[in-house]
Amino acid sequence: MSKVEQKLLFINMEYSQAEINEPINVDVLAQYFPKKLFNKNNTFFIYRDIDDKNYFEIEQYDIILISSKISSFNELQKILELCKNKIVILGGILAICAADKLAYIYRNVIFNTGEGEINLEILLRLAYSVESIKELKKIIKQQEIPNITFWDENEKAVYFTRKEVCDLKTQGCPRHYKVSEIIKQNGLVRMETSRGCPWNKCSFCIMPWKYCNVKWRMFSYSKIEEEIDLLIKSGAKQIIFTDEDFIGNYDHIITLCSIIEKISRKYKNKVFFGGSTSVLTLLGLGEDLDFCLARMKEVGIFLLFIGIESGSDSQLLRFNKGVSSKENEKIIYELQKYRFQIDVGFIMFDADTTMKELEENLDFIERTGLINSISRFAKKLRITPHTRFFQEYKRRNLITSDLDIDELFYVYKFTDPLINLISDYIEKMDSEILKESYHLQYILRSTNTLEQKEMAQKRLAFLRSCSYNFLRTCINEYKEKKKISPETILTIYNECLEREGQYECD
Ligand code: B12
Ligand code: SF4
Repeated sequence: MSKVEQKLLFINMEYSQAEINEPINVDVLAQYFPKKLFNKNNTFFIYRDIDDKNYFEIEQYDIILISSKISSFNELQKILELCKNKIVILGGILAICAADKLAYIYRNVIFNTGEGEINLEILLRLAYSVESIKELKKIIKQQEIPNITFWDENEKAVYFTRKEVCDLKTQGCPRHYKVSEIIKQNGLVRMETSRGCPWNKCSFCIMPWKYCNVKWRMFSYSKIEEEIDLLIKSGAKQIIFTDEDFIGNYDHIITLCSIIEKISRKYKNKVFFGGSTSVLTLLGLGEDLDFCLARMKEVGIFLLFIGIESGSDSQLLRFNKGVSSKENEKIIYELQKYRFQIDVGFIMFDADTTMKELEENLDFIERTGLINSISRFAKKLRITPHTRFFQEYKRRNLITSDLDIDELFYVYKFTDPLINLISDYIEKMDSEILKESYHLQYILRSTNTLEQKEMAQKRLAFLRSCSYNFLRTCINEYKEKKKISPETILTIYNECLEREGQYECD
């Protein structure tokens, strides 16, 4: 006797930020739903990140897929409470980074610890036919299905299967179910041309873990071409590549530029593009760097996210970025020459930051003109599980907390108490202005009017200057007097915040 039809629900958890991002993870994974078992009559989606209505009756579904996000754990817990007798498969960043901890708490949930393409289809087939979660776990073990973690009742321990990546070259073009809605709401339309990173060695980076130490891989050019075509046909005026490094190498970026040019001509439409890359990748273009940058600008690539991280050589060494501050500087000037809009990743504070490094960073930010950009510089290093820094900080007894499962970081000690205090004040300042900054950043990246963007740019530059001024004044005071007291730091902090309040009233 065949089982009664099973109802499938996919819940995409929400972000806490004001930015509307196209949820391409859902599009990518929906390709792997077995069509004979799941169709529009028994398959349902809830986008908690973009839908207003969050209410849903979970009782009516049999199989629940959940894609977790940073900051979604509180809501996730409430949902999991309602799913007690269902087959639940949880993927996304919380499962990738904290499956061991989660499997201990949620003993009836199956966790996907990497790319869902590897196992979703087989998991759904099994989920459709098994009588219980116990049976599902047994089959996963027998068949050694990769990228899975769960609580093993027999062993009384968390069980892990091996981690694997999928073959991107054979992937098809995802549907982009929500693209029209995202465009209507001035949100960010997104797609992938590659995954992973050619370097893959930064001490703080989770990518080596997510992608099992496999470096940069690209999708096929036919998938990339079909997807850009689909998005432009759907009305996208701007497309963000979510790759870790959409440039990758000379052949990739030049082919990508030709594809963009061909499709833009077809639709007689100038569309703008942006994405992340690294200084190392740009340096790797060698003598072709200028040609590539000019070509990128020519076809409409205007926005680059770039993980500079520091302007101090000793700090760059700790981060294992593989580049010097001089090389960082050279690339920034190159990008400025071609008038790219650049958004820079910067980590001002790690456990070993010194006052000298702080000064080197501020000098770098000023010298390169980055001070006028919209990027947030005074960031603190996030210590994430499964990274080289996590191992090192643990060995040095610097970690002072359990993993924060919601935010995916560990709290750690600084070696210099003065840096600790300054970093705490920066965090305090951030908590006052961060929400507004995210909103302004979103306006700048989105397709809002030029006037709205100019206003946002002005306000954001001002907010950024608050933390810069605070740090610069602390450093100047320290250099002059060879010391700085906590009382003086507090006075400087209050003065900086007062100025911020005054600007708001203006
Ligand atoms: C785009 C993006 C964002 C967008 C989100 C867009 C969106 N709606 O998804 C925005 C800008 C909002 C964002 C914000 C942040 N992000 Co972010 N983000 C990314 C990025 C670059 C790409 C994610 C993506 O879309 N990938 C493509 C899709 C197809 O892959 P995916 O979502 O991972 O899904 C795959 C698997 O996870 C799995 N999967 C996912 N769901 C499910 C569900 C099931 C059932 C199954 C079986 C499998 C499965 O299969 C999918 C296909 O392979 C990643 C880097 C990365 N490569 O993961 C960082 C990343 C996830 N972000 C990160 C961080 C730190 C943040 C912020 C904290 C940054 C900050 N300081 O503000 C914030 C947090 C936001 C918040 N608190 O609300 C870190 C997390 C690291 C960590 N462990 O702490 C990452 C890994 C970047 C990095 N290299 O450090 N981010
Ligand atoms: S360059 Fe970026 S993606 Fe590559 S290892 Fe470093 S932080 Fe990770």
